[in-house]
This record gives sequence, C-alpha cells and structure tokens, in this order.
Amino acid sequence: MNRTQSQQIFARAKELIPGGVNSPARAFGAVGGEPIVFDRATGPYLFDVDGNRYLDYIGSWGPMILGHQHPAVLAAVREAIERAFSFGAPTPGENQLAELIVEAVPSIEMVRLVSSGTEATMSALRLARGFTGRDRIVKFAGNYHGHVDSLLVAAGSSAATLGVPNSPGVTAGTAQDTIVCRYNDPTDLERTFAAEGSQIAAVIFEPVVGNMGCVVPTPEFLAALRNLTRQHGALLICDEVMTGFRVAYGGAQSLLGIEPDLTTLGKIIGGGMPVGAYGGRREIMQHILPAGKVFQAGTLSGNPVATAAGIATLRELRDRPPYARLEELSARLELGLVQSAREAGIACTTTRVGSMLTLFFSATRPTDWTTASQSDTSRYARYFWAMLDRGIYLPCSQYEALFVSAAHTPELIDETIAAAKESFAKLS
Ligand code: KE4
Repeated sequence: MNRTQSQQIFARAKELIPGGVNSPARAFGAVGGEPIVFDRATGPYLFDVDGNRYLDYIGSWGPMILGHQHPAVLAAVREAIERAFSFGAPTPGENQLAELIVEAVPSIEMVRLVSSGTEATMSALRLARGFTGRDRIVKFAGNYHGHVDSLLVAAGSSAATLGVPNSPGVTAGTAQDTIVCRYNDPTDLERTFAAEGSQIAAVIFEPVVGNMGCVVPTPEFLAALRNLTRQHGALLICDEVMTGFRVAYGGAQSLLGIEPDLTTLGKIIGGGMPVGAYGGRREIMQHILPAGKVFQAGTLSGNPVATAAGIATLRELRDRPPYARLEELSARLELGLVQSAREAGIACTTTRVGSMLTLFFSATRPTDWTTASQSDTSRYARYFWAMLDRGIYLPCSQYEALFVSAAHTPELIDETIAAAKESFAKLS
C-alpha cells in the first residue's frame, strides 16, 4: 500500500506533537512502524490520507459501536451545531443523556457528565474519598482507568502492597495511597482488606478487562469485590468506560449481576464525541458540588454537540438493539480466527464478551496481568502488520481489545478470516 502522504504528515506531526500523537495508544509503539494518518470514515471503513481503505476493528477504541457516520448520529450533530456549539449553562440535552444513562443502568440513580473517561474515574475516586473520609484506593494490575495520577501506579515491591509511581511526574506521596492487587485473586484482596480495610475508600476495577487484552472476572472474584467492600465500608467503582453500552445496553454489570456503588462511563455515551460520566447511588452523588462539598467542574461538561451525538447513539442502541447481531458476527469472527490459527499450528487463545474480543498469542487464556504479559507480543506485531497490509485495521497492541461494529456484515467477517488465514501462514 502506498502511504506516502501519511508518512509525510506524520513526520511533521513528530516535530509539533510529542511522539506525533495526541494519545500514546495510537503511536504503534507496541507493533513498530508508524501510525497511519486517516482522512475519513464511513460505516465499518476507514480511509487514510493516501486513499487506502481499511476495515475498522478499533472503532476509535470503542465509541463507534454503530459504525462511522451513522445517519441518526450525523443528523443529530448537524442539528445541534446549527443551534449552538456551547453555552456553559444547562441545556435540555444534558437531561436527555442523563435520563438515558439512568434508565439503562439501574445502579446509577444520579449522574454527572464530564468530557473523558479519565475525568470520570478521577472524579469518582475523589468522590469516594470525600464520601468515606478515607485515603486509600485499590486498583488491579493490568487494569487501566485513564491517566489519573493516583492510578498511574504499579504494584509495589512484594513486601509492600502500596503502589509505586509508574510514570515520571506521579509523586511517591500520591502513589502510596494506591494499593495494587492481582485481578481474579480473591485471596489477595482479602489480605489487603485485612491489613488496610479501615483506610480503603474505594476499589476500582474493569468488569470485563479491555486493557490487558480482554480478560473476564471469575464469579469468586466478583463476589469478593462486592462482599469485602461492603463489609469494610469501602465503595465499589465499576469502570465501564469501555464496557458501558458495549457488551450489553446495561453494561457489563447487567451481564455479571454485580451492583457497584459508582460507575464510570465514556466512549459510546459520546458516540465519538468527548463525553464521560460518573454516577451511582443518590446518597453518594449528592456529595458532589454544588449539592455537596466534593469539588468537580468542567467548561465543556455536557456540551450540547457532544451530548447530541451521545443521545442519538444511545437511542439507536435502545430502540434498535444490535447486540444479538453483534454476538453472531463476533462469534463468527472468533471461531474463524481460532480455526485459522489452529490450521497454521499457531498457539493462540481468545477471550470474548459480546463484540469485545482479544486473540492472545499465548497457549493459555490469560486471567490476570501475570498470564496476559506472557503473550508473544512480537508475533502479535507481525500478525498486526500482515493484517494491516490486507486492509484490516486491528488494535496496535496485544493488550487491547478489538471491537466489532453494527456496520460490519457476515461477508466482511469472512473477508477478515481469509486475511487472517493468509497472515497466520506468514507467521508459522
Ligand atoms: P479516556 O480518558 O481515554 O476517555 O478514558 C480512559 C479510560 C478509562 N477506563 C477504561 C476502562 C479505559 O479503557 C479508558 C481508555 N481506554 C483506552 C484504550 N484502551 C483509550 C485509548 C487511548 O488511551 O488513546
């Protein structure tokens, strides 16, 4: 494929923007080479600045569940722009989006809109600390919740469960209030609560992990999360930024039967525009300024153009649910990938929940970061490029999930499987 324009634009980008990207996930760091510069998108397709077409399995890292340029979303945004870009004041759309979220997710009685998933998780943690008066938070290795200082923390030394910064600029003082536990390990969580329970404000977790590749929780782990937090007076924060409205209209919590105290959302609720949200029990949310004393604010929170895209997207998902079709398409893709890898003699496993799927280059299905990080990332990189050269745009890291959209078709899934067969043949 000719990517001359892309290379020229990206060369200039690297002079203007750190790493040439406005988010490191896009930089192709895990697969090598240079990212592609895109020009436009429609349905399941992306088109780069050189006119090459790709079948999109990233969907802007999750938001584009309906596919690109869905007519209803496009019309809603066009109509909103004609009225105003932004007021910095209440608008009817904020109520409409809040209503849709509250109706879809029973554990959310009240919700605050923000402009990104990071803002949502950052605010939820501050609220949990303000509500409980406690300092400690618990997260899990392999879970990503945005670039919040207190969550950019790696597991501490084996002796201490307290975290250590995993980014320059995060202070030791911040990291020491974060405890990093092992995902799917109830005993580790029990041990942590036994030692620190009275100081823990909240536990935040991905209900279906997307950020170490797709990893699912065990029933025992889910029970430990809910029981231990309730027993020790800590809040359970379910980070559904990726899974919200993705794996089901009610999010992963509706599939897993877990009732968190707070939920964070993003991605799909903006339909591709910048929207995040955090919400939960009314008695907790009422602590947020100006109803309560926990400060949180945002110039473009609830922006009318962004909320218009989110409202149109959620209404489409509510009124014409695509989830059964997404399940069929995604199961077809998963089966095809597994069979193709097996025929090529390549050790792979898959984990899938609805239209969220990861093909791990590993003989064992990961259950936590320790097992996920044993995947053959260099083989994944070669697979990524072999597929890209066949017009299939996959996540540029083994530790991400791919997403099938409602704009995909069985024929396009079969094209993807055919490309995978050719790609696996090049790997073995
Ligand atoms: P944003 O701030 O990027 O909108 O959301 C942060 C976030 C929070 N929680 C979960 C579970 C998330 O997956 C994310 C962001 N996901 C990454 C992809 N795995 C976004 C891609 C990027 O960082 O550019």
